[in-house]
Amino acid sequence: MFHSFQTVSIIGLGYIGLPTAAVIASQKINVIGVDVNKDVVDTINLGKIHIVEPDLDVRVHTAVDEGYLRATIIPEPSDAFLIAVPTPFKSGARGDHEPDLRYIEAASKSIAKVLKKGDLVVLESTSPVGATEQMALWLAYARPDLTFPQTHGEDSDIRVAYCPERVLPGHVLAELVNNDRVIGGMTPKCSKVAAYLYKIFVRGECIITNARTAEMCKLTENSFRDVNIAFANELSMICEELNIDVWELISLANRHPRVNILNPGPGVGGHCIAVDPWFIVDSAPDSSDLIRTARNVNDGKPEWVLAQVAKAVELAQSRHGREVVIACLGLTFKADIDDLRESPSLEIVEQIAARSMGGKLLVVEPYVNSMPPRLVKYSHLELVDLEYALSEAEVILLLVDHALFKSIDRSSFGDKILIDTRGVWR
Ligand code: SAJ
Repeated sequence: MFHSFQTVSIIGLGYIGLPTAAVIASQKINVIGVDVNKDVVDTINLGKIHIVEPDLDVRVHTAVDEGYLRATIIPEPSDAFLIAVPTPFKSGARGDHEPDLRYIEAASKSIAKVLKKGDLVVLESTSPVGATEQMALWLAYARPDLTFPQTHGEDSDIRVAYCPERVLPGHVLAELVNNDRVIGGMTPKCSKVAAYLYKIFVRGECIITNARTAEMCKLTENSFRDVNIAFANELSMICEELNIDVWELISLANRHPRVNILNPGPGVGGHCIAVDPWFIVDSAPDSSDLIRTARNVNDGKPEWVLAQVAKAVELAQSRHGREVVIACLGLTFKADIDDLRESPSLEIVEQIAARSMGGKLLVVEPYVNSMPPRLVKYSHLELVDLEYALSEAEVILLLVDHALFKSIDRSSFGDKILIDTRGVWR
């Protein structure tokens, strides 16, 4: 069975969809990018991008310039459709952690209109187990004239698969090509056809399974990391109580050949690891105590850091006999990127400001040019450069391990009180 793809559509041109579109277009395949946001579509058609990711601007510019990538609001006929739209939580219902598939539903309904016999539909969005089957039902409902795997198995007109993205923000273009891909078709033929598509641009291995396992695999990867970070975060709190340097402890424990503890930090941020484990908890609430607890440990870490700040401010104020200046280094959810989504650092800074801890609050964030909207209302908070912050502050709180902060000369700190949530200055 050989399958050729003349035209591939990518539905959702965000952090995953756009780089995927550019990478497939670079293989000289016609790619149609579809997005509901007209500004995004217009920006891409000008050869520009609306997100920050190293080298993506050049790749998109070239793809558009050479005529292999074009963006549109309305789906057009294609041989394959890759859906990469968000899967947020529903608000309000079931403790706020129930996944909301409305964007997948809207995307399915919009492509259903242009589907034809022989087409492949792949879901890439991080999804709860069963989402691919649900998507196939939406497609079948919209197109009773076509047959789908849930009713016609290997003989279906349309092939349906799930293939999770696994790329690390900041390294997306390299990881899209080099990472192994898990491909879960609704039938073995669906998997095979999807694998043909991925092999066009993936140098890693394309490993075949079924759709439900592939869905769970993505959730498992991020939950694995979350649970392991929770372990490190819990250790950091225990060590503080027992007067032990957690960083030294972890580096010693990691010398054991079968121990590999991750790094404690101010909490877990981003739109993946802080979110995906809840999809498992929501699907199997009675069997997921560990995963739920890990989420709660990581979500509780910012409050623990705030208690450390309160103690440090009290000590500094008693030393100086006046209100002290606090410098917060970093706002992003991790090092050397500009992404503030679900950032524990941003949450901590906001709470320091809201609780009026100390006097003036100085914030240094090399990846941000203007004050994030959440912080604008605090008049005692200022976005400043590193040198100024270090010279003015009596309490220094390191929240993100940006390269710039790692290079600070520690001897310049004098008697300032340091709270190093990332173990950068030990
Ligand atoms: N963090 C720690 N300690 C650590 C490692 C990370 O506190 O030892 C924190 C980071 O500071 C950050 C958060 O965890 O706040 C998440 O950062 P990350 O670098 O671990 O992951 P993401 O969210 O940027 O990307 C993850 C990746 N998943 C895994 O590594 C299993 C990526 O491969 C996925 O594609 C991505 O989620 C996604 O889209 O799901």
